[in-house]
Amino acid sequence: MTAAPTAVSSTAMELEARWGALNYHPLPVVLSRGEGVWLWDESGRRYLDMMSAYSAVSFGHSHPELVAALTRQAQTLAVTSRAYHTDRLGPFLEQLCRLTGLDRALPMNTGAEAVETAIKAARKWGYTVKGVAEGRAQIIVPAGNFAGRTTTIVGFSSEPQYRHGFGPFAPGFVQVPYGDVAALERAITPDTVAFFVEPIQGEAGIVVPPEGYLRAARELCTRHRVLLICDEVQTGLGRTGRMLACDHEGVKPDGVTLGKALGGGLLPVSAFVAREEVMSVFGPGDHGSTFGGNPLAAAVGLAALQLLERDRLAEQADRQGRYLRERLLAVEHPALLEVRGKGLLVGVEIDPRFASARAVCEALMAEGVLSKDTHDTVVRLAPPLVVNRAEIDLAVAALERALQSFEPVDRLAA
Ligand code: IF1
Repeated sequence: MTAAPTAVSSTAMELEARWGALNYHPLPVVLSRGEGVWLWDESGRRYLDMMSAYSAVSFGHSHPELVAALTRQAQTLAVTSRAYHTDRLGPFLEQLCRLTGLDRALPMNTGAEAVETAIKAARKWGYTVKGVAEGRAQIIVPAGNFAGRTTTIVGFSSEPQYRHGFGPFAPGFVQVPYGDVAALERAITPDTVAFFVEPIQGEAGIVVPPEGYLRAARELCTRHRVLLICDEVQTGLGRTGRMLACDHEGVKPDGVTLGKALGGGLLPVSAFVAREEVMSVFGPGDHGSTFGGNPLAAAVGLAALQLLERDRLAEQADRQGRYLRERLLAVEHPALLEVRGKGLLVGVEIDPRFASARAVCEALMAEGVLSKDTHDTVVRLAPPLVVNRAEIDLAVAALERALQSFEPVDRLAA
């Protein structure tokens, strides 16, 4: 392979800018190849991927065994719809239930669809099992949540930009501060059917709630007969150093949403997995998806789950995550205010007097490391779970060099 001239890059960016909806503001790099923790742009320049497509690429880019599973299945049987059984779906669902300790799984495609499935299940459970009057079900969500982009989901977001211009929104959601057990208890009413929560808030800036929060939420939910549903689309499948982030507190939810890494970094594959009592609200025709659980997705999803277990990637994330945070904490630069997270889901808080998180990500890119800012001040570091220590050292050294280029700006004096 010879490197393409850089002019090609600008053409690719111009085409996106000319023909695409402008709902993203990507870093100015045109990627054309990936392998493991590495990405290459069109000119052949190599970057360390410290973002993993928002945790979707936990196994690294184009993992050979996952690509083999994908290729084999694509050549055999790819899409059938759920109008028929297939030989691939059952084994995938079994493995999903075994790894989460739950009873039944409902496969969808994107994270947002898994979340919509959880909302439907919780409401119907409320009406048919708990006895809530029709149309009155309430779901409690924390402020700062992020669960996708559908109209129902952005309707319960606390982020003005995600909502503005997209209403009217579905009623039936009640917001409480994240990490506040007393506020959760006050918000529960006889019409409350579920508390829907991320064990660590990703988009909000890798926000880790106080120790014991989920355990307390579990107790409250059990006492008031409210479902605890955890959104593990981002935190699940080893990302935080445990199979589920709930496992850090020994909490068993009534349902979980999974996505991102479930597709092995190759396909959109998601699922809602729940206890029998919850999932049994669905009968034939109540819910579905043309592509959900298709043989291709099921084969790749099963291979991804098997790989996760066989290669002990949750333990790997735990170990390498500790090392990453330790190394970040050793960085002596006044712009680095805080290092948060668990496992390989890490947020670095940047002092805005030095630089925006976006500017730091651009400087990191110049140093050959790809990351992504969130909320102006947080640089997200979430490499593939297969990252090694030398690669972590490289990322931290790049961050140190990137920070050197920023001088403090005293906004009051300016
Ligand atoms: C975008 C952030 C990550 C999620 C949780 C459900 C979904 C997501 C906890 C929906 C999706 C994404 C989508 C992506 C940006 C992104 C994100 F920057 F917003 F914060 F991952 F950290 N639950 N998260 O984080 O899954 O429907 O997208 O498959 O650009 O919207 P989806």
